[in-house]
Amino acid sequence: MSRLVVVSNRVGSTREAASTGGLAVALIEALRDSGGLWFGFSGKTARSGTRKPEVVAEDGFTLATLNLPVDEFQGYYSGYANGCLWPICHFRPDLIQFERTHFDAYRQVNRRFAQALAPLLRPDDLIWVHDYHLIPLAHELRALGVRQRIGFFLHIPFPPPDLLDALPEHEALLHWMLDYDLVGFQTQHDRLQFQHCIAHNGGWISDHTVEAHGQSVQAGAYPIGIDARQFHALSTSPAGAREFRRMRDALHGRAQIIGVDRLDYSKGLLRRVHAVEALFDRHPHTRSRVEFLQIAPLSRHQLKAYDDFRHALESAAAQVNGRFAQFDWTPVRYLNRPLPRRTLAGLYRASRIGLVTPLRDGMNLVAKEFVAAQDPEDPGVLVLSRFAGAATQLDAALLVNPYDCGEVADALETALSMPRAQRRDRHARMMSVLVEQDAAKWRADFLRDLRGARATRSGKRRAR
Ligand code: ADQ
Repeated sequence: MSRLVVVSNRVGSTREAASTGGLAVALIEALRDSGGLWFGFSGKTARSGTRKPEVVAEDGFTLATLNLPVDEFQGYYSGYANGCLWPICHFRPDLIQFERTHFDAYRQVNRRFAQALAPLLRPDDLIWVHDYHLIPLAHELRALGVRQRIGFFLHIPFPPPDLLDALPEHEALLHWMLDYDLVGFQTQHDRLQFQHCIAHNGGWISDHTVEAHGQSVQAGAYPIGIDARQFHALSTSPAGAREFRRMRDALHGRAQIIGVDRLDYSKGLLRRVHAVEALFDRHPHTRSRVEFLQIAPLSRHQLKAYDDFRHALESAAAQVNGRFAQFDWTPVRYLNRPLPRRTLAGLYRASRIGLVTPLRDGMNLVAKEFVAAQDPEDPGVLVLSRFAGAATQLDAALLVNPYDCGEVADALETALSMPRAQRRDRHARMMSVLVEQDAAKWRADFLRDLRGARATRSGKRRAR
């Protein structure tokens, strides 16, 4: 059996995985199965960085982490990955802060990763690279003579050609993706966008293969899942049940709408607050009977777009409270802290509605966690943006256009008055999708296809 090597910007330890769950748990299980290696940034910056990674044994696998020079890290992470790639992939070219030095740092960090990783590789390793921070990594590894199979999974949406064109380096980015053997996307739509971009730039597409510059790569859709059964069990565990009771006691019989997101402009939080305001305006009987709890830990707050967004959100929430609050009712409550997963599980279960309205989202695991945490006999309702990848799987949710606050408000009212039989039916349909297409399946499908994929490159084109 090949050893699995996972590469991502940040690595997860077993301890962190227990609290952050999701992706880290899914990957750690796969790493343990093959005595694998997880390689990434240590989270520590130093004046000049380190060439050799720190290697430590974890529980059943190995962690290798690299310190980065502070300037390079800023340019790579805040400057290019989150200042250019993230806004483009989330349809916000207006927020791009382009500087040539950031792109140079992005390349340089990928080169450092490759140089530090290559000596640790074994001939039959299977290498799985994660996300937009590391698009050039296969190219850099190939330049060092690495011939093992390398797969790439993009966790965020892939933009259409006209948007990608706004990045001055779009051709290089596409070219680098051809150095992988398999590139994976969250949805078929994202895969098709990638193929359109390749065709738009003079390449060939046929079924699941794309070719350009004498190289070819396989492209597929692998919707990421959660461990739905385990998350459900967390919501009914003694700790989850305690948080559930605490929340229900605090609600005094009112229905709760819950939102849980990193504080990010792509998550649609500002329009969400306006949609809650529209609920109270359009459906006055809901006033004093419904509360909206938004949990939004700060992220990337060193970037101006995030700071500006936070202020706009705080002022919108304060405005709604100013308009509607009573001395014994606060319509909008807003927390900036991350919470332990057992608390989240209990809070989801105590809520009547999960409100998940990103303007664009690769998948959105919160939507899946909300469904998994519900009581199947008396479940809450998911109101979900049609622009989240999760909408392709969870079509039994109330699907909404997150730009239309009136439509979202009406969906909230529908959810509040939905009969139990319909809630149960919708929940059962969504839960069966989550159990069938869980994190283990996502991982197994991707790795199966990576094992079977072999790209052709550099003039060794397959006969057509
Ligand atoms: P994110 O943009 O981070 O992920 P999401 O998929 O919703 O978005 O995952 C967020 C995770 O963080 C969830 O597991 C959630 O429980 C957790 N979380 C959020 N707020 C929290 C809080 N206050 N306390 C504790 N935990 C919290 C990116 C892409 C997504 C894609 C994922 C996985 O943007 O589209 O679904 O990767 O591929």
